[in-house]
Amino acid sequence: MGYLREAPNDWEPLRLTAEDGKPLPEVQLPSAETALEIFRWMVFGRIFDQRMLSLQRQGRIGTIGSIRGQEASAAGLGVALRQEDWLAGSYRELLTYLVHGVPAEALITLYRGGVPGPFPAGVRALPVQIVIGAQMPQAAGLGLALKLRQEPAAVVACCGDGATSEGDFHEGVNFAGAHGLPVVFFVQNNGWAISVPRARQTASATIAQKGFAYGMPAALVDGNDPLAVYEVCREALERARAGGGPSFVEAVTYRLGPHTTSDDPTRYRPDSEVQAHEGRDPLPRMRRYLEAAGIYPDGLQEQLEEEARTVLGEAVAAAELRPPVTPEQMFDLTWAKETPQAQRDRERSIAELREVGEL
Ligand SMILES: Cc1ncc(C[n+]2csc(CCOP(=O)(O)OP(=O)(O)O)c2C)c(N)n1
Ligand SMILES: [Mg+2]
Repeated sequence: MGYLREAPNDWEPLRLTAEDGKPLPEVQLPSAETALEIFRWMVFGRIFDQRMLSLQRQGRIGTIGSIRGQEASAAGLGVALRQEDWLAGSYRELLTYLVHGVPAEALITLYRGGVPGPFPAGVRALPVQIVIGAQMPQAAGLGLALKLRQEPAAVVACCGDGATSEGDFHEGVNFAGAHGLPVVFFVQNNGWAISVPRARQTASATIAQKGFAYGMPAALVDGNDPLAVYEVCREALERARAGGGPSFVEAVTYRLGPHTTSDDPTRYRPDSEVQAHEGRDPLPRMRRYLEAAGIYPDGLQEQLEEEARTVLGEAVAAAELRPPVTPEQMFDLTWAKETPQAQRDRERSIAELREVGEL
């Protein structure tokens, strides 16, 4: 008796700044330029979210998930990425896609049910994944390709807390660990997987510690502290690019908005919980940091909001001018070279659509 050991469960998330925006003692902080860049993207993400939700309410785009409250994680990660790195993410990382160079017009087109086309040349990002966890093995595959080609670049594989219950998540992380691939696994733990709370998702004290089981170092970070997220991701990405292998990051944050525009979160989470998290909103927290550091020019947020509205207004107009998607495009964009089976599927689908008068 007494042979069994418990995993340690006293791991506190890493923070570089306190809620009031003041830096914690003896921490190494990113430059003022980087901090301002992260803030600019956080503001862009907040305005993007508002705009997308209102477009959905006007019937101009389809169902979309809210990213409000998660801007620090998304922007901290996005700014840490380099152009040569690959991004494999989901609908909750739209801001990271924007930071990494995917134009807003492409994302708006996607949510209009249209075909955004390939992302611009040089933007290394997989399509926005909706199938929970499916991007994780794909990211491991990208990591294997980078390793075989000896490219000094990394892959970031993003998912949510709920996705860590999927088989795909474990297969992707395990494969990257077993083969020493240049992949950073980045879990945005926002407390909920639609209506399923984090506590029901896994019995482990942290999600971060799952990285250890797959043989890689891990970090637990305050996902509302964008500077901490940035520094942790920078270290993990540098390690991957330099051939040091995979690592695992859990960013603890909170989804302030609904899961998607089809969701009513008041049915499963108490107002008091949401209000408590509203008080920890990462955007004003980051602003307080910039002010305390004396690098916040008067009226910056208002100016950035205005700029974001202009960019998004143009992006919406351009997306709405794009022709509607055709059924053929579904096949054109799926296959580099169609198999005989895929050709038969294409012909049958088109014939059926003609028969019912849809074509
Ligand atoms: C394979 C699969 N199963 C179920 C769903 C339906 N679904 C969409 S989002 C979601 C919850 C995901 O939660 P989490 O991974 O925590 O990400 P979050 O939405 O909180 O960012 C589920 C179950 C899906 N899209 N794909
Ligand atoms: Mg979640």
